[in-house]
Amino acid sequence: MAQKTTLAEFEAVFPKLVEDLLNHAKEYKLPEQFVTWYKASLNANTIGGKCNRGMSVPDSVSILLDGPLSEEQYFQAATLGWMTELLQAFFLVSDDIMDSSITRRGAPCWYRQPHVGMVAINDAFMLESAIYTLLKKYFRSHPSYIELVELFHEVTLQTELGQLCDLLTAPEDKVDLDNFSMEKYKFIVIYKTAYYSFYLPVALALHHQNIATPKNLKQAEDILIPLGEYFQVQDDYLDNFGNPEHIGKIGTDIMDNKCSWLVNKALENLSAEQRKILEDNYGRKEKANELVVKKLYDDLQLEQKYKEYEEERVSAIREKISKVDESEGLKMSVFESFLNKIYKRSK
Ligand code: GPP
Ligand code: MG
Ligand code: MG
Ligand code: MG
Repeated sequence: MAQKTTLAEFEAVFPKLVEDLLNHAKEYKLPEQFVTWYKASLNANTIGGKCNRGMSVPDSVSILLDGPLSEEQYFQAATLGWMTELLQAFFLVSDDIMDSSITRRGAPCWYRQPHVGMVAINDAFMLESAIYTLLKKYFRSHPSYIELVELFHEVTLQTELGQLCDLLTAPEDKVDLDNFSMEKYKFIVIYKTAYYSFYLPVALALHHQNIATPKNLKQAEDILIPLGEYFQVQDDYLDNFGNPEHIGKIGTDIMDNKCSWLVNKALENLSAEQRKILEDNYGRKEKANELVVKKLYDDLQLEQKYKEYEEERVSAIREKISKVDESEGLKMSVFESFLNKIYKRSK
């Protein structure tokens, strides 16, 4: 029987990895003052989240093996999991600057913390580099070492492509509703979110077990990309309809002129008059304009429309999962476990 990891077990691995990273920096005689800074950045930007991505590496490995992991196997799988969390930390620190966000995980965003400011950009780079330091330390002699390195590189590029489209469809100085479409939306979210959040952890688990085949990887991608797309639609829904205290961040999509699921859904449903209201109030920096858009979203019953979308997507994804071919070692329950973690999430 597969065993599910707990957040406490998973978090317990991290201090060892921090120590490894600091020791590596100390080999370059990094002065103590800066070692302290690096440590603070590592801890502040990785701990305190849900760790869904990270924990799904040991969870997936355990499902693939159909049994509990030995201490050594758990440490290895959790270390790969922490690398996905470091990648996420690198993205979030950067994304919050690009999105002018205020809070993250219930605290001011890293770049807004006292004395941090734009040093956050360099901290983000260092969070990314930490992945490769750990990969080399622990996986240098793993038969799939180069596949693991290439996977992190490719998924990083994919996320940056998505982020590029996210940013360029949301210019700060020009609101043009014609610029948005569900088709563009789909591209943005698949690349900016689905690859690193969903495909990466499972691909890591397959490589870790040396059972990654072109067929397994393709099957994983075919399910995890739609799952990741659904996850980002949830994120966009929560940006407006979620409770900031509960989700730990304050929504910025309306003010940021984002090509979000909600604005695209609104565009499918509004009258000429409502379109004018949206045009005059979307992507403006004032709270009053944001409130007008929020009211419009309510009038258009977007909460209800989101719930319909959710049910439709989830049954389509369940259908896909039921057709997984397990002959090369992949298991349906890897995907079921992911879906159960996010279905109807409120944070
Ligand atoms: C989520 O978008 C996407 C990312 C965090 C990827 C960022 C990619 C980079 C290359 C920096 P979001 O802005 O909706 O997330 P949130 O709502 O958490 O700010
Ligand atoms: Mg953001
Ligand atoms: Mg963003
Ligand atoms: Mg968001």
